Amino acid sequence: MKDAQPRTVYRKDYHAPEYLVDSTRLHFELQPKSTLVKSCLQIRRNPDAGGGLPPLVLDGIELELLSVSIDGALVPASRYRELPEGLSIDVEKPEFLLEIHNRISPEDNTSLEGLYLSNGMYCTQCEAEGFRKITYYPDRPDVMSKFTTTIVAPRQYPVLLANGNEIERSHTEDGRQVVTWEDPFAKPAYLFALVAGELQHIEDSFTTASGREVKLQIFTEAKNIGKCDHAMRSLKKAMRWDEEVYGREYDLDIFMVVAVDHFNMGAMENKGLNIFNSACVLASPKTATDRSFQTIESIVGHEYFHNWSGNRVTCRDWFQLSLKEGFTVFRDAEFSADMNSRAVKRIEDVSMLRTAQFAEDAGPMAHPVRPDSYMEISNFYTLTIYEKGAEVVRMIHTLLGAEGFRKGSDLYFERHDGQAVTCEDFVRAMEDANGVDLTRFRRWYSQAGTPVLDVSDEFDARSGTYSLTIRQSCPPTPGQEEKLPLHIPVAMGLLDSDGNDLPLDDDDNTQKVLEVTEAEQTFRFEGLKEKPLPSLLRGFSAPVKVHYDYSTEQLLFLMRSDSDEFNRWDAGQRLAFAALEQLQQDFRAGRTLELQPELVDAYRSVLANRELDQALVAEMLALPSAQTLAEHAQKIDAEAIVAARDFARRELALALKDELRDCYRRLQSDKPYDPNAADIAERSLKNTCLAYLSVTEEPELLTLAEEQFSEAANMTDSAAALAALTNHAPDDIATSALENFYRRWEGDTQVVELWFGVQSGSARRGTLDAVRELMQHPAFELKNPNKVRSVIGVFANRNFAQFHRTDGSGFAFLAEQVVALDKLNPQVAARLVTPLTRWKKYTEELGEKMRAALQSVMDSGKISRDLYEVVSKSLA
Ligand code: B3K
Ligand code: ZN
Repeated sequence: MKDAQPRTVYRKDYHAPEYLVDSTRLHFELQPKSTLVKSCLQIRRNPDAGGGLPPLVLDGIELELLSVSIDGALVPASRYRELPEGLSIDVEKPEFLLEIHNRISPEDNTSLEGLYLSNGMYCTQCEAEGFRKITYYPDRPDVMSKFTTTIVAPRQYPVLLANGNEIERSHTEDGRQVVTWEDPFAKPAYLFALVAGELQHIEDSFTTASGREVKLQIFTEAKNIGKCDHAMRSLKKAMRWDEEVYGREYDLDIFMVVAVDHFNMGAMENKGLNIFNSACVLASPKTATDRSFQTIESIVGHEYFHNWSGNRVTCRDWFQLSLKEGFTVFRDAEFSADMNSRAVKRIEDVSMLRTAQFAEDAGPMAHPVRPDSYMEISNFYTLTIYEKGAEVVRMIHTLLGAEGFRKGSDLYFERHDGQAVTCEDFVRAMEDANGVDLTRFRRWYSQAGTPVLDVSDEFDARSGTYSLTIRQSCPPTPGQEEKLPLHIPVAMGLLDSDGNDLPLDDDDNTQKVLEVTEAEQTFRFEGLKEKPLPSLLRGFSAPVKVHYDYSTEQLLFLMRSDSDEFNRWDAGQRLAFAALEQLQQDFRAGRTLELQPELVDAYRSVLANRELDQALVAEMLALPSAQTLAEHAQKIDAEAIVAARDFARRELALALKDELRDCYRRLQSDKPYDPNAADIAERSLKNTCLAYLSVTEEPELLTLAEEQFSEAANMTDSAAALAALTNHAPDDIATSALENFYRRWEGDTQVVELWFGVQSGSARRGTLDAVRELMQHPAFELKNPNKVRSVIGVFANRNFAQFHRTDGSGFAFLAEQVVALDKLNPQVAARLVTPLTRWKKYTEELGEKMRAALQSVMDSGKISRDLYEVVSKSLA
């Protein structure tokens, strides 16, 4: 485990590396408990770093050092020092060949960082600082080197992979296999990868725009070989899309993807050898839901797009992480939007941003898109870096337009190919290519917190002038009390009383991007006959909160008439939000609950709308989640949130029963499964109806779920029915559905994870006792992050009612699991503790119980640096 000393790394302390590594030759002799690593580094003093020959300091953690040689001669121990997290070697000349031998134990590596074993397969995860768990190295992204990797392994590992192209294959005298790979592109160590195992693969090829043939391979254990086709299709689509939209071609002759079961995150973009969490790459119609088909498409795209935004042009230091992640998330979101329903993709992304990223931005770990400091970089793979970072790039796209943005990205790739650069370099390329000044816009990179726009308006009937006044502000965040005005693109339109978009300029454009740059600004529109209704922040053009005092009638009007589909949905959310707020207040005051009839009517007409994208209809029928309501609350009253939401859902279901049933029946189909956008939309709406119908708990309606459960020919329908039964059917029916499902799918890892999640996420089933029981299930494994997430993670993050039980038992349970997990996997433990960190936002009694749980983590003894950072900042 890493040393838990609270060391802090600051962005302002960056200085260029003292030494560069021109080439890196690695040699692995794989053994579960004792892998021998030999590394040969061609080292050179960095001319940009200053004079003299300071000691060469290499990073290294949990390594057994065997020997150090320079230019072929052993270096005596007196000339190097082992440090707590590295090695310092005295240097006598500006250029030399350094050879280090060390041992590591992949089998004991449960942190899943560095080289480890997953189901008997060797694999690596080096980003951000995992390479130092393999061998001593200047493990920082601005040291880029050409890697050659030789793997020696016993016969039971026939597949031996590393980055680049295979250049040699032979055998040792004792029959072990020896394979050498060479990567012609210089890269930082975090992009290094190695895989060894008994794997099978599917193969295809892609011809690039310039006519080069690229071999594509997806590797997995034999039992999953039938689940790779969708990922292969997605990869080819992504390769084509990046050529068409960004003019970016793939650069090696081979692109490999490997699926592994034990993985901390979704996937990793190692050069030419992407490693994926099995859950994010394997899918078949029978075993994967529509959601997972879409997630796979987007993650395969994301990792592929990194080949340019991340690999060819990488980060100078980890404070610049959003340079590659924000940009690449923006790229994958646009790819998904082009492949599927654009409005629905936007709604999904914004819902997540508004719930989880806004909460992060208002919590103890709030940080700018380009942070100023960290204790543990692994804690900064956050929604702020990824999702808000993507919104920042999207805003540049909105400000410059698609063509201007493309000019900027072309210049960025051309100017910085092969370099390790900064967010500043990205913005400057956008400026230079377009001749614009983004000085004020840069504040998005340095300022944390979610800005608020207070919008008011006025209409002067005599002159026909409509004025829109926008005031911006941003709440303080840790270490940033004062906030400066940002440059915010506010896409908007004006609706007349018939619901038509009004022309906003001489060219009759009906949508405009207002560039808000000051603390307060007024925008005027002339020549209007009547007071228009503003449609603000169309498409969610900036990651901000907008306050405008819409009446219920106006929201209903926007829901029906706004030409911007996102804002149509958003108007419905605002309406539901207001209704749910009222219900919470009534609940607290002990008044009888009553649902606004306007909301019921609005949902009725949404349900009847056959012209709208049916997936959008499904989104519009969904009430804001409990987590979203919590993010909005001044003080979170969990009980009131649950009561209000449950009540509203049930009332809607009862009032719209007939329409829901008709819609459900209309969408039943026996077409063969295909995860295309139109079919996904229909299943999504159908299963939304089923979920509502089952809330009524009426036997006749639950029968629909039972029938769907027994007849479903795809996992989307099967899982939806299982969730409906688990949440709402009488106990015996729910239990037997869960048992049947398990019996049918017990051999399938991904489906068993889904089965775990359905139970721990169920307000009825997923009580604490049931969750503890699931942890005793033979398929549960604390060492496997997917299992941890599907049982403990789902309980803490998605079972709002049970996790927030007033006795605090949910919090104590989470604290206990976090402490246990920290000993195995600090990264996952530090992420899992997140729900407890928001204790200050809760009503006093509950908040105090959360704080106590957090304190118990702190008091539990030695904890990892990862966990220490999150817990100490949250308790402060
Ligand atoms: N770049 C990886 C992140 C891995 C970080 C692990 N601590 C995944 C991605 O964003 O594509
Ligand atoms: Zn990424």
